[in-house]
Amino acid sequence: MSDHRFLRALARQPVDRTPVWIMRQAGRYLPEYRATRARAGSFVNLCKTPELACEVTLQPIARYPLDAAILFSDILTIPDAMGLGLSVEEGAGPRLAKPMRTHADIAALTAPDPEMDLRYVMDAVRLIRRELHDKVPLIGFAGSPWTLACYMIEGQGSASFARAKALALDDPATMHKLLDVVARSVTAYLAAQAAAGAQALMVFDTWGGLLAPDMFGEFSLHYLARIAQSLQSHNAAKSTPLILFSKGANAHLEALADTGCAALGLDWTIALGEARARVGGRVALQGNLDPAVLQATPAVIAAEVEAALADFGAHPGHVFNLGHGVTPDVDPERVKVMVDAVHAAGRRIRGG
Ligand code: 1CP
Repeated sequence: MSDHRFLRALARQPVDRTPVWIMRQAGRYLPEYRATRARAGSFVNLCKTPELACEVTLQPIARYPLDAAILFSDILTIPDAMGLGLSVEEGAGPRLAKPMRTHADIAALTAPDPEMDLRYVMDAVRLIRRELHDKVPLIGFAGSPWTLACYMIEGQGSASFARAKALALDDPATMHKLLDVVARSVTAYLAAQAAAGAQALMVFDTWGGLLAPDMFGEFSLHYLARIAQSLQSHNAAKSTPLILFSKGANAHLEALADTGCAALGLDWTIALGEARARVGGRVALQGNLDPAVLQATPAVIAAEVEAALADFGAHPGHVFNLGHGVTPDVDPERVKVMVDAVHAAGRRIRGG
């Protein structure tokens, strides 16, 4: 068994204190990130230059005593490799130059070969593993088929992704054709990241919670389960823990826990104790402080961390995190307050 407490917690093994990492830990709230991004010229260049992607991956590890690093990349690398043309403008969100609007667009898509078409990601994984010197484990990731389909159809972010939902409702067969090719792409991409050295894998289903219950089952959960099952037939991936994060989908925790994943990511709209009571016997849980807490005073941040850890209790299988990504307006000093509070309270609770 690994002695990294992050991997031990994912396996629901005992740990000396609760491990912690932060979604979007490398990002715009860090001045050193903004400097490297400026040097890269653009976000996409930053992602596509392994040395720079490695540099920003390591920035939060150098600054805070975190228990895991996450590959610096984006979920939209797969649509980009499929030919949709990704750009991310400063201050704006991501944009795909060629959104998928017709059956013919979708029928023409093929799954990228990770070591050919996404070689820069695999090279970044290999370089980061080398530079980390096994200090902390490296997390690889991808977007869920539903969440990627949302961007591929819409061409950009949206509050409702109404076009994607309309396609699912009007022409479910075409939507399934899209989800199928994306699910095959995600599986191959995650398996390749594991083979390149990623020690845990996470799937971000950021927009799963937009779906009504039946649609969630048909268009999101089904493909998450397929990915979890398919990874079992890949040598490096089958022993690599998989974390599923379906934001806004707390109604489906039991079904998500039945997919065969090692852990579920939680957003902040459910109490950790309640989530543990529902599925903590089957999977580890990761989360789930409201990112807005990082705007509060240090004393309040520490109290909120303490309350969350106490709510989960001394049971095995907790990885502390935010319930969604750290926002660009956060003061890096407050992030330090949060991490230090997890260390102190996590040690007290676990007796380490
Ligand atoms: O540190 C880390 O967490 C690793 C880097 C990472 C990850 C895991 C980035 C860097 N993006 C992601 C995943 C990602 N990308 C998700 C899933 C997680 C989530 O819900 O936050 C999503 C939905 C995206 C799409 C995306 N790319 C957005 C959100 C847009 C929207 O619709 O709300 C944005 C802003 C991007 C660009 C991006 N990706 C990453 C960063 C740091 C940025 C900002 C780019 C910049 O420097 O301007």
